[in-house]
Amino acid sequence: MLLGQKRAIAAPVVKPEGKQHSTHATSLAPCGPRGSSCLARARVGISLETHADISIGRHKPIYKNANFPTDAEGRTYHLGTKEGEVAPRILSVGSVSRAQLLSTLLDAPAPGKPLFQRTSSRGFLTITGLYEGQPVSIVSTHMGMPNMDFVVRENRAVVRGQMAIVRLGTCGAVQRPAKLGDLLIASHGSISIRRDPDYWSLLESASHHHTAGNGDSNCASCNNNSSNMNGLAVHASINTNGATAGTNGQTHGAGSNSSNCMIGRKPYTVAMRVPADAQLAALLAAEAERVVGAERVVHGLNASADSFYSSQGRTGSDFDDRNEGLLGELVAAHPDLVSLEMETFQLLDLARCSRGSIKAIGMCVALAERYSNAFLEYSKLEELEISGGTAALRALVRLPLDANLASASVATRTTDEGAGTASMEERRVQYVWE
Ligand code: R1P
Ligand code: URA
Repeated sequence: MLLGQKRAIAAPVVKPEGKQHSTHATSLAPCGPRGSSCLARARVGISLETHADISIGRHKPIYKNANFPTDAEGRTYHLGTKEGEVAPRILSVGSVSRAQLLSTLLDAPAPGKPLFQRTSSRGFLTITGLYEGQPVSIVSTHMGMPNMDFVVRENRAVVRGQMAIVRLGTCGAVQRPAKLGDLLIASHGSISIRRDPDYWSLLESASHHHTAGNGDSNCASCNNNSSNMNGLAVHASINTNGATAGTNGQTHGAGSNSSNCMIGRKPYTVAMRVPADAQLAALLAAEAERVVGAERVVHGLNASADSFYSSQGRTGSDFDDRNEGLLGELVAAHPDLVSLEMETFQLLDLARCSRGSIKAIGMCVALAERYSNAFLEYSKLEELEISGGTAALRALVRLPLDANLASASVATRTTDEGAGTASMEERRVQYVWE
């Protein structure tokens, strides 16, 4: 099976504040099996030209609308893109270098046009071109659920019709059969793991009561501290949801304290699972198996953590993390858990809440085996990224999307000129792939 990597990687050209730079890319012939020869060509840099339109630096646009800031051109606040620059099919990747690598798989968005490429002042890179004749955007999402939130919401705001988003990341493999270098697909959806700072606040509060000679403290005395009372109220509702959902929505981790305030409290909270789009999951699985072979594709549940370290059960002595039992408890509660990373939950959760306008799935290259403590030889990563990226792009362009499904926000996006009154018909959008 051929992986057709088509372009040399364009190094980003950093221009002074607000300046634009644009040159044309050299088109390369398709490369050899599994993209290996393409990687070599990319490394030596056959094309020293850039096909980028890059604008890095501190811009000073005027933003209107504190609720959802966009500038006079309709560019979003963090990603800096506007309608016409982003395709309805998006490949979300963690790093800028992965976005650049995978952009070598794309064709020019239109005859004679370079790939569209824009880096926002916050460092989000968006690249738009064609894959198998269909417009596709590759977006670097950086790390963590807040960044995924920017990517999903701000892209939703500048794209019309239904969208599909595939995340291609790296992750930890939690248990066998997942092993280093495998592609782990979150077909069973994702849970999230969040460190609960209230646990440590209550611990401090309880220990204060003890040292103040209050004997066994109880929730009533802890609740004299209003911030703890707020915390208890919030987490009481989380635990109630978890109880109705069986093994979902639980709290996890080591914890012991004689104070009643600590009863039932754990240092890490785990949200109930959110589903992935079943059709997209099936397409991605089929394509991934075609690219790397079925034996290197593993399906299961993903967990997105709010940190790489404590909330993924990585231990150390510098901090009081109370996470020694975390991974074991997660696997016991979720036997289908395969991957541990930091963004997929947010993507799937927002897709679920998108009123049917976003279909999403996550797939990760297993970079770390948490059960054996092995870490992937980093030189092998690029080829795995190309394999995963090829499968993801193929799945994206094969998924049927409803172009007529209206996005409420894009039709009413305010600009200085439009002030929210322009209808979809009235505004002329320049698409980079036209
Ligand atoms: C941590 O090293 C980062 O790697 C994983 C995690 O989700 C986190 O973002 O994904 P990416 O390789 O896509 O960044
Ligand atoms: N990314 C993560 O978030 N965790 C890992 O273990 C590896 C990559």
